[in-house]
Amino acid sequence: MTRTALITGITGQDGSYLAEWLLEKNYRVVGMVRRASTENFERIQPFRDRIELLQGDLLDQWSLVRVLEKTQPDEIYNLAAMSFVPTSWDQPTLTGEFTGLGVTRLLDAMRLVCPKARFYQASSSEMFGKVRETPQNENTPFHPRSPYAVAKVYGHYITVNYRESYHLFAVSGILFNHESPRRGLEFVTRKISDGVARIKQGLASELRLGNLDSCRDWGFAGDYVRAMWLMLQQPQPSDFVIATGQSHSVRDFCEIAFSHVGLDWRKFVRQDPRFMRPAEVDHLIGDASRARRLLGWEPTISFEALVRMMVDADLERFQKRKD
Ligand code: NAP
Ligand code: G4F
Repeated sequence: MTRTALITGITGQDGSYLAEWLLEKNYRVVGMVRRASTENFERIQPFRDRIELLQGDLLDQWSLVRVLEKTQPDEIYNLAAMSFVPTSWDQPTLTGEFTGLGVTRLLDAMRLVCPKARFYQASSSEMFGKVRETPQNENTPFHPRSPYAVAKVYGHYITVNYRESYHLFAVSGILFNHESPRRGLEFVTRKISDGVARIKQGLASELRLGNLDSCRDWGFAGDYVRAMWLMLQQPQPSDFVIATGQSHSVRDFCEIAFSHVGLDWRKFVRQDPRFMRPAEVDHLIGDASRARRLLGWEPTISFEALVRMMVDADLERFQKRKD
């Protein structure tokens, strides 16, 4: 029988990869989108005719109820959020509404309309923040360092709480940073790959960044959406850390990205205090051994291959514009 999946945040990086993965598995895929004066469907355009889109917003409780009533999903993937950390200092209340309370609204709608569905919450390694141990696993305490991370901690615990209170199949995936050519241009990896391509094409002469020492455990988004799906196929609901187990600095990313096109990053990268954060997460590295053991999940793309993939995609994008 065809299974139905609802994805909130389908227009984002992860939503687009997850939709492709579920279509390959012959799911009926429904995406929840919020109304905008100009449609933002670039990432889902290649398979737009194979999915259904319904309007809804995490701020509007009844819109969520209506989306679930129309969809009757077997699986719900809650990927929608205000996901850019620096914006969360400028808009802390709105971030709390979207990224935190939005989770409760969706869980409540599910409890009312389709309590037998399976629910995935997009939690984040940012919750570990000022890390208490290295590497971080499912039992590592949280110490969030931004309004975004605080909101994600709330979203994580409300998911655990609804599982324990109402016996819903609700799980939280604690995903470390994952990137791709579809990453938003404001995130550091894409900012660098885009900057390298611009410099190589003679469209820019420098790249201004913030903290070059900060370290992240970076993987490929296509691998991480597989883990989301696997979590909802388990006999019992539980939470998982998803990570590569390797950490690299922003400087390392620059070095590989620039050298991939034959340039020395030191000649082009400038540090700019405008991109420093009021409180930084210095060093994240995840221990995904539980996911490897119970889900059989493994990342397939190395850090170096990811950097090259992103730079090549941005170079091609600029080349196409020239042609
Ligand atoms: P993204 O590219 O920023 O996508 C976010 C999505 O949320 C977009 O589709 C956006 O829609 C939608 N959205 C935002 N506010 C909404 C609202 N009020 N109502 C309905 N939809 C709303 O993020 P991503 O990188 O794909 O990440 C997916 C999720 O995983 C997010 O929750 C993020 O916080 C979390 N996460 C990401 C990572 C990572 O490294 N990528 C790691 C851990 C956790 P519009 O197109 O209309 O803006
Ligand atoms: O790419 P970033 O903006 O990602 P960040 O803050 O780690 O958050 C991402 O990953 C989280 C998972 O841990 C997600 F939950 C979240 O939604 C998002 O997807 O920044 C990475 C690092 C930071 O330490 C930042 O200070 O790069 C540093 N950085 C240095 N220069 C910069 C810049 N970040 C940005 N965005 N822009 C810069 O110019």
